[in-house]
Amino acid sequence: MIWNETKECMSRDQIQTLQSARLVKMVNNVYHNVEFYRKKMQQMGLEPGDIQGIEDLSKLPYTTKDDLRDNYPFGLFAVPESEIVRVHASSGTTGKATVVGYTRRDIEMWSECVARVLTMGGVGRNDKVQISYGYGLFTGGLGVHYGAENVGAMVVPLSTGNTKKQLTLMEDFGVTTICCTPSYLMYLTEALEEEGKVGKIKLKSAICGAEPWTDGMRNEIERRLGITAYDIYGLSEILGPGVAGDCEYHTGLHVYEDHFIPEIIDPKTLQPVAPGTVGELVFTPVTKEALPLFRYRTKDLTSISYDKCPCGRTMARLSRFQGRSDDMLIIRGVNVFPSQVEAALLEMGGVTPNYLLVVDRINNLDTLEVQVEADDSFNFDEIRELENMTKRIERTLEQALGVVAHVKLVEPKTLARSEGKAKRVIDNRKLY
Ligand code: DLL
Repeated sequence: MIWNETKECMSRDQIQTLQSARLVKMVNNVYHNVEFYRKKMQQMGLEPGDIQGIEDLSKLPYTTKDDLRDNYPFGLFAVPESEIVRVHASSGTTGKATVVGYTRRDIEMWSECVARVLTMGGVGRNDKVQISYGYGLFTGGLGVHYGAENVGAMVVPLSTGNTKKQLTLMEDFGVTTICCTPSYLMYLTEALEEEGKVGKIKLKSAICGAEPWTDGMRNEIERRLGITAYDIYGLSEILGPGVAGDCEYHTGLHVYEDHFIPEIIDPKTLQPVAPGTVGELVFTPVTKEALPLFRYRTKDLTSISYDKCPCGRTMARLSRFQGRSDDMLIIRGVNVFPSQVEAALLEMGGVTPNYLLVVDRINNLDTLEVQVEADDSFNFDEIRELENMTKRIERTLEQALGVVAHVKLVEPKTLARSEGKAKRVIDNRKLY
């Protein structure tokens, strides 16, 4: 089944014309149906007629997660509650949940976007797709589920947890594609290896997302399982999974610009940055009926490219996500992303990509401890070997991060594994 040919290969002119028409319609709709935005526009002296196309997008105000929380639960919905057929919510670490809603047409659009990503990953009606994202208020499970049904695949809706069952059904059913977070797939990979099942399964691809991961991690997963792994991106506020995904060339994630207009801004000045420059990703979803938002600040850091992709799709590409601006640690003035640690560890070998950063402040000085898991071949009884390895990791990390880290090498499989989004950082400084 080919989803993309027509929509995903439009010329830039066609994309912009479509975006403009959809933006104008959306702004009108929002002005008349969402009091929050109508008031905001009035305060800014803006009328719907001032937005004539995408060249006027920057006149619109930004939206943040706080705006959603302040309007909890349904204050930003643009349709009557009777038209909402589904809600999802993300709990977050602080404050109230962020609630998102969908009309029947929103669900159809969502399932088409996910279907596009799955199709890019070679998934079709002959595939058996194991969905090991959580089902429930999190958008991962149900979001990918509808997309997989849409391409006509056989869906195995396992949700997270119960690793043994995950492996048994994967083998017994002849699952060909797994969808889960990259960290959970690493965990499943270890378990498959332990049970000697890697050669017995029929898996050929994985569609992973919901958290940052590096190319090194993708290569590691592909090598150990003998599969191809694809990246899927999305966020609840804009849709859920399926806002963007990568193709077989893995040179960035094609973003579905016919539904979500992307902008990359400098998070400090809020001004747009040039293509290729990393900044904060902002989205205006122009076709959502239930929850259309103006210029939603995702806090995700990436760059955009409008260059031609060898796959032929013309939708812009977002570079692999570095992380979120709020995940960035500032240690003794140096910016550190957990994904830099992952990339460095995968490159050096002898250790697993499981790690935990523990940040503290002692005598007014930031300290960084990185707990790193040795791989199975490491002999902890050899004190000399332990010291040498620890020093080698410390040197590697200092070069990669530009900041000195104290490394604690721990035994294989001792760091906590995650079934959903991995927790890689404990920042004790926030406690002070
Ligand atoms: O994580 C939606 C999703 C589910 C995407 C399953 C992909 C697969 P939220 O829980 O709202 O929604 O979290 C959204 O997760 O702003 C990013 O920071 C991060 N994220 C999602 N996908 C990726 C990815 C889902 N492929 C937040 N790479 C986003 C890096 C990702 N970060």
